[in-house]
Parts: sequence; C-alpha cells; structure tokens
Amino acid sequence: MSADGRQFPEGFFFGSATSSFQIEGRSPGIPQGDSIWDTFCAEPGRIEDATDGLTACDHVHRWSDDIALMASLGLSTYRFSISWPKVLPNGTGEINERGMAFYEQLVDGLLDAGITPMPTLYHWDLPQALQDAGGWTNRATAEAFADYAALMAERLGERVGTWVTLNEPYVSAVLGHITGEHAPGHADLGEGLAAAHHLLLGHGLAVTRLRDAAPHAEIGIVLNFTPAEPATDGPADAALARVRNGFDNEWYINPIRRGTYPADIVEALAWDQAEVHDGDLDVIASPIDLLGVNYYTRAVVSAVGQQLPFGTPRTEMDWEIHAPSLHRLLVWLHTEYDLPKIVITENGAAMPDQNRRDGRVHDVDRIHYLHDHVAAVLAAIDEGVPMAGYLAWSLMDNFEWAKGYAKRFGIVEVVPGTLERIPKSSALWFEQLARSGIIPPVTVLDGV
Ligand code: IFM
Repeated sequence: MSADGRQFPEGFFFGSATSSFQIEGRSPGIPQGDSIWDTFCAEPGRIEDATDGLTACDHVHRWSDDIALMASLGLSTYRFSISWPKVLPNGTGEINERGMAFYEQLVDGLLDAGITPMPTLYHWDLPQALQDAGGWTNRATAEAFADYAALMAERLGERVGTWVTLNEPYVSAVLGHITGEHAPGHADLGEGLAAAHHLLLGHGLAVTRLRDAAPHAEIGIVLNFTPAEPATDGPADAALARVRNGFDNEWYINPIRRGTYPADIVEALAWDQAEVHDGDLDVIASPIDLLGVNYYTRAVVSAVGQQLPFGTPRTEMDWEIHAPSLHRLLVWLHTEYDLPKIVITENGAAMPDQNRRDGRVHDVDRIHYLHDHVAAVLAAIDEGVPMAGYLAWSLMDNFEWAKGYAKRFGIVEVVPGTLERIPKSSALWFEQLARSGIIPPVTVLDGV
C-alpha cells in the first residue's frame, strides 16, 4: 500500500542535521584550537579533493540566515554539533568565551525562530591537544569529555531540552583508528577497540554530568546502523553477517542497553579488554531517554565476494538505496532493546544533482529516497516502535569528510564559490511534509 497521503502522529517532528566541522568554518573573531580534522586535512592525500574545513559553508558568519532558511522550510528541530576546540581550544580548562558566545547566539536564534535546538557534543572534531596525549585511546579523554559536557550544560542547560553525547562512535573508532580513512588516520585494531571503549565510557560519564547540570533535559546518543544481511542462505554468508552485525552495530548498542559487549565478537577478536575497568560497563549503561539512529544503507555480505546485481540503485557514495532495511532495523531495535524513544537523527543521500530547473537543483532521486525512508519510519510506528522525529541529513551541502565537498547530501544547495544557499526541489518536498505531517507523493514535484 502506498504511504502517500498518510499522516504522522501528532507531535512527531521533522527537521534537519549538520555538524560543526562540516559547515561552520572559522572566524577571525573566534580564536579556536585545531581539531584532529584540521590536522588530517593538512596531510597530503587524506581528503579526496584536497579541501579542508577552514571556510566550509561559512555558517559561523551566516548562522542567522541559516536559521531563517530552516524556518522558511517549516523545520521544527535542528541537530547541530558544538565544536569542542571552539569552546575549549585545548580540550580542557577555561571556556573560550568568544566560541561559547557563538553557540549561545545560535541557540537563542533557534529558539526565537521557534526551532528546537538539539546539540551534539561530539561529532568527530576532537581538540588536537587531546589527540597529542593519545586521543580516544587514552582514558583521560573520556573524563575530559564528561567535564566538557558538564560545562556546556551549565551554560546552555536552561535553553536546551535534548542533549546528544556522541555522534556515531563506530565511525570515530573504526574509520579513525582501524581503517585510517578518518582522522586521526591510524590503522591498528587494538587502538580502535580502546577508542571505542573510551568513547562509550565518555558517553556514560557525560550522561551523569548532564543529568546533574540539566536535570530537566533529555539525554541520548546517536549511533549509526548498517544492518548486515547475508547474500545467500549459505552458512558462510550467515556467519559473516553475524560478525558484521556484532562488530558494526551491536558493539555500541549492547553495552549501552545491556552493559555487555557481544561475547562472540569479543572472542573472535581475542580482545583482552585491558581498557575495561571495574564498573565501566555500568557507567556506559546509564539510562538514556532517547536513541538517535543514523541510517543510510544496509550491507549485503558475501563470503565469496558476491556482488549486488548490476543496476541495484545506489547513491553517489555507492551506497545501496534500501528503505525496507530501515523499517526492519527500527522494529529490531524496539524488540531487542526496549528503547524509550527513537529519533532518526540522520537519513539522506548524496546524489549527482545534475538536473536543474528554473535555477534550482531538481533532485527527484533524493525526493524518492526521502519519501521511501519516511514511509519506512511510518511503517515502524504502525508496529508500535516509539518513533519521535526524523531529521534529514543534511540541511545543506557540506564537507563530507575524506570525500571533501564533491559528495552533496544537502536538501539545500550551497553554491560553490559564493556559498549562496538555494533550496533544492527535495527541500520543497520536505517542507510540505514538515508543515503537514502528511507524506506528499513524489509526483507532486515530478512534473513541475
Ligand atoms: O556526513 C556524515 C555525517 O557527518 C555523519 N553521518 C554520515 C554522514 C554521511 O556520510
């Protein structure tokens, strides 16, 4: 049955998401510390188009217009991240007041525009000074993160109703420390496991500090999920899918909800758990009020390297487009982990954006993607999954990490050079959804 015309429940919210390093850029008026991504971008060969985050979308100067843009699109919630090195240039110590003022203004501006701010405390831009002391492989970074979280809640607590601790600890741990594709660019399994544990510990320590400093606020974490499905019914593919689900997905949600790492994967990795101190898992399993789910694609895994059929729909990231897996994921999370509330904190697609009409990117492919994924969320609601909201990734085209600026996820175009913002057709489609709570048909815009 088509989901067109179906309505989300009262109170379900729609909005968009970004992160500090990907959009802000720097301002001469705001002295700040370097982050690991500044260092990484400066290393030849790390970023595909050899770009960096020094200007990015210049949101640090255009934040007020960006808020007006969100308001014009009827978006009710904005998930952004705080740049740790903007507010604490060395990661610890005294607040950098000019950096803090930026976030105070941003939050006030959002509230004035009727948009709910949802700050994420860590979206990968670790202060370089902390990296110099070992970064996430050092337990002290988890403690520094909790101190930083408490400071932010003390300064913004009255104005923020929902705090997110970490964005995608899997990516920080695995791409940053095991595959080396992301900052700090290391390739060492032991480092990755230590980093993953300290990230989760930092989350757990921060939950307690946030509760103390902002008792009225909801607290959550954002995890990315890439459900692995076997390519065939054979046992080898099933075994590989189990490893991928255990290592990519359960490694984060299990300690948070059950206080344990998946035992079969711990054994398969021969992880000695030297970093895990008594009581750590209790800290990590501190109750949360919501889980943020980032979903983009599934992984179809094959022990003999079998590929998805030619012609399988994919995005510009080469990620398979598969909305049914989002529905299955949400039902699985609800069944297995009994979560109080789930928010889709990122979902979206990099697309070619070649098609223009009347000066606007006419991204029917992105509209189809969003349409099918919000329909999957509604189907999960039908089955009793406590879904509270959906945030599109991303508000605007931005710095896509090691891919640079070539991969565009925005529902709003950022014109290279001028950085002018122009809503794409998908933004107009999303506006209809956000304002009405009713899923518009894709065809409304197809023929425009
Ligand atoms: O751009 C990223 C974002 O920073 C984290 N989640 C995935 C997005 C797309 O790769």
